[in-house]
Amino acid sequence: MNAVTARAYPNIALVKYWGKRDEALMLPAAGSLSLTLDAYATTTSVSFDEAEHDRFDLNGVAQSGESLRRVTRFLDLVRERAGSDARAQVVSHNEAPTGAGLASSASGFAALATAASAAAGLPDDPQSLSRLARRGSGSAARSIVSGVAVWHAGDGDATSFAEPVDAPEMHMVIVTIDERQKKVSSREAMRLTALTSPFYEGWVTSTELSLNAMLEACRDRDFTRIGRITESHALRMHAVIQSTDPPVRYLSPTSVAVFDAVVRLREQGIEAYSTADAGPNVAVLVQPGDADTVARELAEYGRVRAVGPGRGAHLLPAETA
Ligand code: 2P0
Repeated sequence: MNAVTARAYPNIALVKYWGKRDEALMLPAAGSLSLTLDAYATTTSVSFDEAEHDRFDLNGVAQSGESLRRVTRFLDLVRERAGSDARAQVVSHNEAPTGAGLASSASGFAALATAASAAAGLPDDPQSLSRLARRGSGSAARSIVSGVAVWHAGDGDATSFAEPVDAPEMHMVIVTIDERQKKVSSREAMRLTALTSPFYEGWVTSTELSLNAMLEACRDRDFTRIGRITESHALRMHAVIQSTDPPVRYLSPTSVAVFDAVVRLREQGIEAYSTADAGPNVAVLVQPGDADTVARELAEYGRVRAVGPGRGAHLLPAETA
């Protein structure tokens, strides 16, 4: 059967997802909000065939073990919905350093959900794709959407999906400090946080408040307020992660130095706000006109790249596969 190819980009959350209320259905403890980027694409082709097993090739390397099992578990959901037992060949190319906190699982499962749905003849509306992508990796629900997306916590599978949010145009300067695979996966650290942090309940409640404030700030097109919520919310996430037993710490001394440098930029009148995911790399939220200046100012801390808002997951024409 012909391969169907889809492309998706990672997203960086301004209001973070950190904790699940249902692991089987991948329902988050609270809603979140993100910016899909126009860099670090994942391009994935899926074709179903008569083979005995699924095959998954990532950046030219045939995958086995947990990496392949995770794709097979996801394809099982696609097969169940399509009433099929055909196995698949999945060929994926990821431009981001895998596992370094640049959300490669978000672009990965958004691209896989989009390509596999098309290959299996499943519904291709954004809500269905977002709900399906969520089952592969929570944050992938948001990479279905272009630009700024809110992922609703929902009250069950049918209502937990991401959709677009009207917001001012924002860019990010990504400061890559370390590309190595992180030692504790987000999934594992999230579970540990819910189980062991004495601050977890406060984290979930405050995330709901931050999300409401963020949606209001987006509606008002108030970049300053969006930025302030982004930075304080990111620091709260890292605080709750550091409060686990055993403790997990994703930020490195260089990450903290970037947060400090961004505070100094604000003191000089440049509006920039830091955030970081489950790794040491820092993403700095800026208005489009400040991206180049901020990138130059932060170049001493790591590799810098200015990125803009990107497209949600989409199919590519057959000939580019
Ligand atoms: C986020 N992160 O909102 C947060 C902030 C990392 C830090 O979503 O278990 O790979 O597959 O649902 O989506 C990373 O977690 O976890 C993440 P699973 P996922 O972007």
